[in-house]
Amino acid sequence: MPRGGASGVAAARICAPEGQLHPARAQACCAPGRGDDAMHDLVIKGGLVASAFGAVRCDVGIRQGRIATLGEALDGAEVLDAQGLLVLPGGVDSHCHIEEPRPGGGTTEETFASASAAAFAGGTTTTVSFIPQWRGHDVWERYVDYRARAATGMLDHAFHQIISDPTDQVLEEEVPKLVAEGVRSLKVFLTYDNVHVDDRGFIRVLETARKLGCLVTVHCENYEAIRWRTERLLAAGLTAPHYHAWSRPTVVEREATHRAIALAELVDQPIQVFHVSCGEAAEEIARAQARGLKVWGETCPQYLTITARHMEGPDGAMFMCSPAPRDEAEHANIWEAIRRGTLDVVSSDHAASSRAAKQGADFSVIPNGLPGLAARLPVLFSEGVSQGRISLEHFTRLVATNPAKLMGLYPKKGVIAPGSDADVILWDPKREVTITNALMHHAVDNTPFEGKRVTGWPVATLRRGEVVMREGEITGRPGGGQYQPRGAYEMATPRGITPQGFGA
Ligand code: DUC
Ligand code: ZN
Ligand code: ZN
Repeated sequence: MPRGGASGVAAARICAPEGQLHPARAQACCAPGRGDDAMHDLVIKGGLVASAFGAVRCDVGIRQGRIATLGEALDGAEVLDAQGLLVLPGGVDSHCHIEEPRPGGGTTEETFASASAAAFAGGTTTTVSFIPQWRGHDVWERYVDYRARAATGMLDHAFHQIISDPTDQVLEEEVPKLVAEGVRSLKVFLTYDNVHVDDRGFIRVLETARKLGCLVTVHCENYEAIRWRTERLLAAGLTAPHYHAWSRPTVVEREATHRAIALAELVDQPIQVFHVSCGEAAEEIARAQARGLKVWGETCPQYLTITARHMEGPDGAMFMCSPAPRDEAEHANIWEAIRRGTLDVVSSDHAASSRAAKQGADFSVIPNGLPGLAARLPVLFSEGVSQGRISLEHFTRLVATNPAKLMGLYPKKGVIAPGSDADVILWDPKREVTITNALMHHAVDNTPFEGKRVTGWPVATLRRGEVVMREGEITGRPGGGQYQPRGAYEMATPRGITPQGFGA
């Protein structure tokens, strides 16, 4: 089993006959390395490598933390035998909430330290998380604080800047400073008290992003519609967790998705629609893409596996996230949108709260969000590749290559190719695991995937050539992660087409 299974993790050479890591047998069955004269610091041997060229059986030679060579019979000072395993690019989770400071002090429960362990346990090596902005506050100070927090973790990391108060000072003076620091994506909420922006605010954020070459990511749900439904539900005494789904039906997501796309078209600004949960919203994105707009869509494992019925049980609050979980018909719609390429990124929207924190007098005051950093790849692989819904290459694109591209991190991240960072997962496609909270390594006492049986599991994770997880044991060092500043990139570049050619 991944945790507490094969150990002896200090061994330099590891063999993996039939998908198992067996450090103890390393001396017996590994080809000898060539010590100081070796061409590579580390060679991963004999796995099926999901590289930029498709899936090929070859060795992966790593030097100074980067992929140096893909080839046959490579020499290395150390050897990892990956026979029977897949060799995949480290996951890039472009949507996770980690150690987010709260306006009143303190932070969300998941720290960069615990999130790093969770990510490595699940095969993710790079995250893009959120710097908050609170109404009436600037953003620069928050950036400095958040950079320092992230530096305590082990993950390679980049940031989105949330804009909830788009003042002239913030947009014209502070956001340009952030862009110079390599923050290249802005996030807006079209719902939630205290953070949502109205149409005017959203347009101003789009305009700023266009000028500075940032992507805009959007939480698409209609604030006023949800507020109205929530007031009516609470007035009728319908307060239990599952009424969360009643407060925000698919139409509020479809409407906000349509509006976000229309305003992005008006301004000529590329956007990514976050956490698409239903076919109606995916159709809006597909229509935009068919018209050539730079509109991308993301979904998350919970919108493929969890239903609103999960919120009806005694543990209902533990499944509350926004958009709300839907039903099996919507799961099928989301799979179809993935297959067609309408939705091209699967991230976790990791937002972890303990059981104690997920309490409240009614659904409207229970914190939203699910922990999913560790489960993202195993759940998607199992439901997608193992069950024959998507190919291995498609899986790799969804969890690593596409998020890296969309966030301006490619080809440093998201691909196994010479010159790229050696962020690599050794993945056992046959291993069957029952997910438990202990396997998730996150800070909280719950996972919405508790008890779920999956086929396919990461047995080792390498970040920049360093083994940071082996058989569920985290071997990375605190502070070992690096900030990934982003420059201008094609996907965030406007098309140069505006109505009447005005406003460009
Ligand atoms: N939805 C969000 O938009 N953010 C975090 C958690 C959630 O469920
Ligand atoms: Zn959101
Ligand atoms: Zn989120």
